[in-house]
Amino acid sequence: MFKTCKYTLLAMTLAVSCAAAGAASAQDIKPRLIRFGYGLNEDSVQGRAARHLAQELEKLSGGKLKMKTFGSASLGPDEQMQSALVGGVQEMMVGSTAPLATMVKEFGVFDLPFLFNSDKEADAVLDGQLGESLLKKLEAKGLVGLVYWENGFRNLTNSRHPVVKAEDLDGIKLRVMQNQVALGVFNALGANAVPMPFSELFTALETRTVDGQENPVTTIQSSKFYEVQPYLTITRHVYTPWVVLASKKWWDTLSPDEQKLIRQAAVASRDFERKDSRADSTKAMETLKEHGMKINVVSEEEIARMREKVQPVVDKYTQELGPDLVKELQDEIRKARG
Ligand code: TK8
Repeated sequence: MFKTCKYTLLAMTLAVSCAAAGAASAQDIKPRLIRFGYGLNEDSVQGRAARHLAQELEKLSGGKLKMKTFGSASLGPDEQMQSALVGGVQEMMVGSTAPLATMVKEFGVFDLPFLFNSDKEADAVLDGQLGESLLKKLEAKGLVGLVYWENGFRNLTNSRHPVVKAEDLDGIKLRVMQNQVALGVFNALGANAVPMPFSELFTALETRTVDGQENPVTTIQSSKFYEVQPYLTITRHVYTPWVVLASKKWWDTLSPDEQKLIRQAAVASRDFERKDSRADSTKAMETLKEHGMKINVVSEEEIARMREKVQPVVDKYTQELGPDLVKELQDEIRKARG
């Protein structure tokens, strides 16, 4: 009796795994090499998630879809990779939403300050209808937007003095991401905003071409900005996402099975990356302290004053980006807030 059971079980297991193998081999997957570029160092949230994505893809495709990852903007900064994807000379990348706004202006909403309060709200909005509809808009421009990774809440660093109130930004030459909204917001706050690709930033800080920059603490740590920036100010002024992108030209040559696996691996990388980013934020703060950065948190009252100061440009960009879109975003955030 026991024996029969055991054999029956074995036979069932075999049948199931044969069926699975059959399904796998029936899938239309060709051996391919996918070049995936990103801007941060290999030892960063982006680097770890890129490797996770590559492993996941290899596993899901039985080794057929191979991904080679290129960190530190070695395939170029975000904006250059975007063009390479549109032209079909590079397959995939991850980059910020800010430079995407030059192709699909609506991505500029993520540079409007003080919208999100928590990463939970951001996840809900990005993975929901609004995030999805923004990704869809990319297709007409030659890009396929797959998933959002967390870049995160941005904070200020500079080499001049602690920023306690908005007035402390007066005259600070501050590197910002390259779009109109980011530029307008920081100029309104009193800074002298200088748009520049991320790949040029460390040198610009080191040579004092600019006095400061803003990025999540994970990036301030992994890019070693603490070596050239003594002051860190916790402002959490915007939450910016990264988008995992594929070249539409290339994507359209893939079989539906291949597209499905890549989407599946991208979702796995998203979940891995967000978890890693959140754990790494806590660790990064410790590391930045150890490296002697002088850290202050801007008070609620001062944040309220900063909000007031930028309100006219927020209104202006709300008109330009589309009042309906901004309202939808605010509604979604409110819903997520509960
Ligand atoms: C990395 C950039 C970076 C972003 C920036 O390529 O430009 O400041 O925050 O993460 O996308």
